[in-house]
Amino acid sequence: MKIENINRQFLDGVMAGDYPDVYYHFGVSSNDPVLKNFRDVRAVVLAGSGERIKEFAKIWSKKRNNRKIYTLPKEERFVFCYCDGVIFASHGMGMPSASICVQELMRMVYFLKGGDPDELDQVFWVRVGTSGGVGLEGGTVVVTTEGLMADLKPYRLLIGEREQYFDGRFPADVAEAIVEACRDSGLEVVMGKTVAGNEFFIEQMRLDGAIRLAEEDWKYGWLNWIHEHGVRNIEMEGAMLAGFMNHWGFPRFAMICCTLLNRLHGDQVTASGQELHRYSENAGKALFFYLETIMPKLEAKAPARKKPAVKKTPTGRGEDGGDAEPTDQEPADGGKAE
Ligand code: R2B
Ligand code: URA
Repeated sequence: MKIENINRQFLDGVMAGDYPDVYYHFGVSSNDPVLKNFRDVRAVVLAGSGERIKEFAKIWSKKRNNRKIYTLPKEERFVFCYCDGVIFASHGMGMPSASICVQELMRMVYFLKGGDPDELDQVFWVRVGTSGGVGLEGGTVVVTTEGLMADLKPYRLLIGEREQYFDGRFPADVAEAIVEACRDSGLEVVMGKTVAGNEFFIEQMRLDGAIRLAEEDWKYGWLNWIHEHGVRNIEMEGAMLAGFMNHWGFPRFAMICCTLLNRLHGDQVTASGQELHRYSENAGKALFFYLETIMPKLEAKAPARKKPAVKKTPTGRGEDGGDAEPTDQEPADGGKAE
């Protein structure tokens, strides 16, 4: 971690218990007892839609012996779920929305890890999303190597009249490990740079928006230019995500996006509902292939025991008052998916 870039002026007081940190858009504060349940977080999975987040949490729970899914009641802005070491959170569309989600989660994770840099280094962050392919057909999974804006410069924000640039690079070892985890999966997975548009139409050089500020030659000139520079897809959050992760020095983060269309062939997303579902499932599959390689292995379920030789009392109960029939072992926390 780059300790010097962490906002200790504010966070030290939170850690000392002088005041709570209010994660306003998630509707929870650092002094809420529910947070104790999230301390083992090792991965933060982000996606645009709340529905998708709930699906991911259910899939993860199923893979993890039906461990309990915790949710937060406020879902007006972002949906939040926690299950077995993973925070799943939606970020909405675009960098203004997603940047709020990411900053509040960075503070929350800092709190959960007691501000310990070694613990923070272990947390893996990933956005799983959709995108427009540049020279790639729908359904391809792109693992991002660098997030850039439409002019191929990194993410930047205005601090008054000053421009603040952020580092948009994604850690190469993590991107390579994701591709490796998908190697025998049958998924089409490529690595490449990703442009994050601040807007879906104008900044992604679409000609089908309500407002049209470019023509065909400019559009294809731009698409070919970014393709020549190694860009393989266009979405709306990656440059910010990498910028904020690098600012605090998180060493492990990634972005996995499926393509919904090839932007060299058009602007409108015309794939059928079924196709779109399949495309977006591809990115989810890639996520879980990788997640399973980095999360602690599940303890093997205890084999079903033979009927124990319990002497039955006249009530039909074992002598300890419990059921004489053997039951499958419950998950350690006794949790059940919601
Ligand atoms: C991908 O899809 C959304 C726009 O349709 C946006 O959030 C993104 O990055
Ligand atoms: N999401 C985007 O931001 N752009 C696309 O073209 C498709 C999905």
